Amino acid sequence: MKNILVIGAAGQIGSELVPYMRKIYGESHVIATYNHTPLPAELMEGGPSAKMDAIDGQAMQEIVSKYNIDAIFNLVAVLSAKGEANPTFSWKINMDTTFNCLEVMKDVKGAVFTPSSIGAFGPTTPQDQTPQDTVMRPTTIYGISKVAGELLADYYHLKFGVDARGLRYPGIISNVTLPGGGTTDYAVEIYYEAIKNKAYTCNLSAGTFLDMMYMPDALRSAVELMEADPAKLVHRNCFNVTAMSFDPEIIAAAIRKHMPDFRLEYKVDPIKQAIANSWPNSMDDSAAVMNGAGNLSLTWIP
Ligand code: AKB
Repeated sequence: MKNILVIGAAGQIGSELVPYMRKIYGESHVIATYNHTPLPAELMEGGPSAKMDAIDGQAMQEIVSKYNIDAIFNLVAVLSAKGEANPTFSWKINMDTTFNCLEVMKDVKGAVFTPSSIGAFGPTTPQDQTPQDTVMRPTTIYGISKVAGELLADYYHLKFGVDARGLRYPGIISNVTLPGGGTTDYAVEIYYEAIKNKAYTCNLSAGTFLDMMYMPDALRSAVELMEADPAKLVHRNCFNVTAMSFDPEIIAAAIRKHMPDFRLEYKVDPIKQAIANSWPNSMDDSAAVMNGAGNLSLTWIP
């Protein structure tokens, strides 16, 4: 990857992926785009940026030509819970953006990274140690768009030679930009509320186990996937990746080690709970094996 376009740079992953990749590839080689949410000053000042509506394919094409882009990180998405409030909007944003990224990379045979998610699985998927290849019949519009996006990316690879790759991310724990509109958001909010109020009201019930990952692992896995030898990629869209699985009680116990009077209460949101119940409790990520001394090094099963 020489010149990289990050779409959705102001979001939870983008706001950390841009500085991470600017350190690796050079500040002038990572172009950050944003739309409604302005870029943080650090990103705006740290390298090239542009305001761009990702559902405008022509605008995307112009930026790709202007900066001679050979790789796109497609981080625009309406997440699971927000998607259920407006499925039409969610489908349009999620699918048009993915389609535009693949289309603009078609002629240059460039690379496209599109994250998929645990949301691509559904209630009929095996929920413990969910395999790489298994039933994928999600019941949220977000999940449906993720499965469709995985298939579309594979199609553009097979049909047009686009170097399309992706990871199925779990919930991501981070502290730079808050997630918004997701079902796993509680696992970030709980820390903020612990500091502010020594208490948190959780919208998922005790015993709701979901896969999670710390942001540095999410960033490293994305870059390592995109740098992996294409000859070794058995799966392209997408690899299961995970780091841990826990329920709200487990985080609360961890917080109480530092703050013994922390209180966890519950007010279950039925929509979020139904989504969480339809997702894996834990995923099998053995197709993307972690090894090395603390390094997430993705190796590919031949
Ligand atoms: C969400 O909760 O919607 C996202 C995801 C797991 O894809 N964080």
